Amino acid sequence: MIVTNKYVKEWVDKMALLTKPDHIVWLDGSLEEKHKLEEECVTSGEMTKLNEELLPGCFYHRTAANDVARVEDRTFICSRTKEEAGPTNNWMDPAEMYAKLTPLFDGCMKGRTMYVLPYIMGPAGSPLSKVGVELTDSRYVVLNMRIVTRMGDIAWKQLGDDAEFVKGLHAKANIDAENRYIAHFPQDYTIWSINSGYGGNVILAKKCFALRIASVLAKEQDWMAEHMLILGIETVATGKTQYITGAFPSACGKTNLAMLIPPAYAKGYKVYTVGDDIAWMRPFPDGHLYAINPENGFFGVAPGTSMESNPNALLTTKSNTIFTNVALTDDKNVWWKGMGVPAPDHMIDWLGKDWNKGVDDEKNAAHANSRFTTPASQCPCISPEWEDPQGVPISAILFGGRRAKTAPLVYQSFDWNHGVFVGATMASETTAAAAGQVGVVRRDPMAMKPFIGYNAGDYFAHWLHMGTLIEKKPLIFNVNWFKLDENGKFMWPGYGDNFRVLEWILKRCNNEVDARTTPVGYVPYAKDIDLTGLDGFTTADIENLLVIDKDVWAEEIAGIEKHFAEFKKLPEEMGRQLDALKSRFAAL
Ligand code: GTP
Ligand code: SPV
Ligand code: MN
Repeated sequence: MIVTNKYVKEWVDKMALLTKPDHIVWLDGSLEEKHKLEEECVTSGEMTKLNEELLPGCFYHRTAANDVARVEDRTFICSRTKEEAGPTNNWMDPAEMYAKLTPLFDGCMKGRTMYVLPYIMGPAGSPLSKVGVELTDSRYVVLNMRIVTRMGDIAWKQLGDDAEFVKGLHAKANIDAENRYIAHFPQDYTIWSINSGYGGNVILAKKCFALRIASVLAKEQDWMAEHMLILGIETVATGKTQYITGAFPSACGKTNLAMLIPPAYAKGYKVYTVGDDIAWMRPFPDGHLYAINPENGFFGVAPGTSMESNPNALLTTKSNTIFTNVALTDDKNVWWKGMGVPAPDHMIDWLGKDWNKGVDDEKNAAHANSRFTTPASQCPCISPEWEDPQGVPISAILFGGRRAKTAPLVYQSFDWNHGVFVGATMASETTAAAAGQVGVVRRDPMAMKPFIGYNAGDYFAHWLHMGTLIEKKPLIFNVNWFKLDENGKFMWPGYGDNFRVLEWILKRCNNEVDARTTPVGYVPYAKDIDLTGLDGFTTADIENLLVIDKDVWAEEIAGIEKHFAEFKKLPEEMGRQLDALKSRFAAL
């Protein structure tokens, strides 16, 4: 297709003048184009073709050892003022950032090809969908974007002559960690990323656009861009499906929950995946909040994914998938710890070095944040509604994270505003999904700390405001699959058994079960969590998971006070909610 959009042409010309590629390729999204790129990647060594019999259409890629996760300390929100970026973001004046990055981009594509990649976030034709264009010198990025977005001519058609599209510029440059920048310019709908070749830093449609830029648009336009999975639960007897979204920080279980298989006792239910990472939501005239998954594929954590823990994810990756930073076996298969198959005697690890059984550690074969990029349409439990342009109506919103002790297995907020407080005060232990220390508890409001594209105080206010626009508000819950016993073992079996908690949540949505009122919210009676088939798991165990410990919560409240003290623009309602929590504990 010949692109006639003058805004696109002007911008591409300008960026080409800056980066000076030898060639410019306008991508159309065809299969021929895909195969050509794959062949070029194999020839250049960027990717390895995997065993065609075991993994048809699959490829393997390693990123540089210093480039294996999102880099939050190199990620910037360049809004007009520092205050607009708020306390959770790195900020730089836009003019200063452009001035800093321009010399880095200058001529950085010499000897390379610039790909012009148009894409849609959201189903084609949905009122919630948005168009972006990414310019990149990486074929690997192109092939990933092909999976996680709807790309090619379809996007030019959706854009037409419009000026409104998100402009992403990515260059690998020298993968120099010292000069790595992931810069967002919300006022210009622009993202500039340089010196990385890893996932969330370079697949600009995903965290950069669909969360950081989109959150700014959402605030202006009364919708929500959230770091949430979307799942549907069908009650087979009635044929009715109810939808739940869940915000958990990176590597805290979104993909797993989105695809869970209910335990054997729950034959009357089916679970469907709508999305595993991002939800764009807006109130509809029927009073409900509707959600779409803006993505077209999953960029999921590989380690721990097995036929036991997440068969749907594993089955999705059996063809047309790109594996990044996992281990490569001698017969061109992939391997990671927790895949459910024994490690072969010899492999090549994620660093490209020989790995020998009995000599090398299994957990070093694949990187902890190694991933698969895989088409959502291949997921065995993909929802029949996943591409519905209107989206799906949401009955419940979950917040959750990794908390060793404080948070019970599940509790329900008293109402929307209290739920916003629960989300705003969420904390979780850090994971390998972002560069830095792992296992440190940090506040991660709505699992959006690294992704809110503006002042987080205003973001809380936006959540409160959205509550006034949604007539039939989803109920808001907090869940914690990661509580530890005194020996440091997970107290809850998790994975498919999380359905037991979802079932209680659905019953709360349908007014089918009572709950115990506690200072933190409504907590299940132990008898109301179905434990059928959970051998060895006792009522005492579930009671331990549901306990609200006054001393532990006193510490938590101190933590929340410290967290709130960092905000200059905290809505008063958040302070009122904190006071109310304190007085509920005082009244015990
Ligand atoms: P991102 O893709 O980074 O946003 O992560 P995610 O939120 O999709 O997390 P994912 O489902 O990939 O899970 C991350 C890690 O948590 C994996 O190692 C899982 O095996 C583990 N995990 C997921 N669900 C559970 C659970 O219910 N219990 C326990 N103990 N571990 C879980
Ligand atoms: C996350 O870290 O939340 C991811 C991976 O989903 S990335 O796309 O790299 O952000
Ligand atoms: Mn995920």
